[in-house]
Amino acid sequence: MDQGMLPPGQRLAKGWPVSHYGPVPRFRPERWSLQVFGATESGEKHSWAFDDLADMPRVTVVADLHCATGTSTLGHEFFGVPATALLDLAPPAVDVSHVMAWAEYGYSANLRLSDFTADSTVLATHHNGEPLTAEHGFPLRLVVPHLFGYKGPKWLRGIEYMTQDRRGFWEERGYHNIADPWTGQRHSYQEDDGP
Ligand SMILES: Nc1nc2c(c(=O)[nH]1)N[C@H]1C(S)=C(S)[C@@H](COP(=O)(O)O)O[C@H]1N2
Ligand SMILES: [Mo]
Repeated sequence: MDQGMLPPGQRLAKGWPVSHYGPVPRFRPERWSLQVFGATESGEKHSWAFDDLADMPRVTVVADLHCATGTSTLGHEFFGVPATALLDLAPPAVDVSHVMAWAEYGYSANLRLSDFTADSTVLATHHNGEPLTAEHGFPLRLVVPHLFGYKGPKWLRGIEYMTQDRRGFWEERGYHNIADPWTGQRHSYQEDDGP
């Protein structure tokens, strides 16, 4: 097994458990789009159908996933569109500092632009060579390997460019705004402790 390092306070989960809030959405290709909106450079919204993703640059990222409740799974191979490629296709306005990643049913996660543009941040369509399963986010899932799992929406539908920060779904419900697993940023009350 690919035994990577676990952040402090994390334990290894058996297999790849499924964990999320709410039901698993059904994929309806004719109604599905990925939208980039908010503070775009052009002021226009960008929108793609699922098949359009195949024409975008693609990358494979090997990533460990860390859930803020204390379990980790290691050595996932995700394949999809690097977030940096999406930024090239839909340039943000110069004053964009954060993004909100939006999923089905209104799930959201805010990210600093620097976390979104990290080399390993990927809009994944495949896992270990197979399309994502419905439970793990098919057809599209954001993976931000260097942050806790709640920063990576399954069933991703949109990226909103923001010129100031705004808290997402779990960030509004007591979870840490940044979510760095290596410094144990789990809870929002820790935000008072400093960076
Ligand atoms: N849309 C959506 N995405 C989500 C969540 C959710 O509740 N809804 N939960 C997040 C959390 S807290 C974790 S730890 C991971 C879990 O991913 P997994 O079920 O593939 O292990 O999904 C993340 N993405
Ligand atoms: Mo999680």
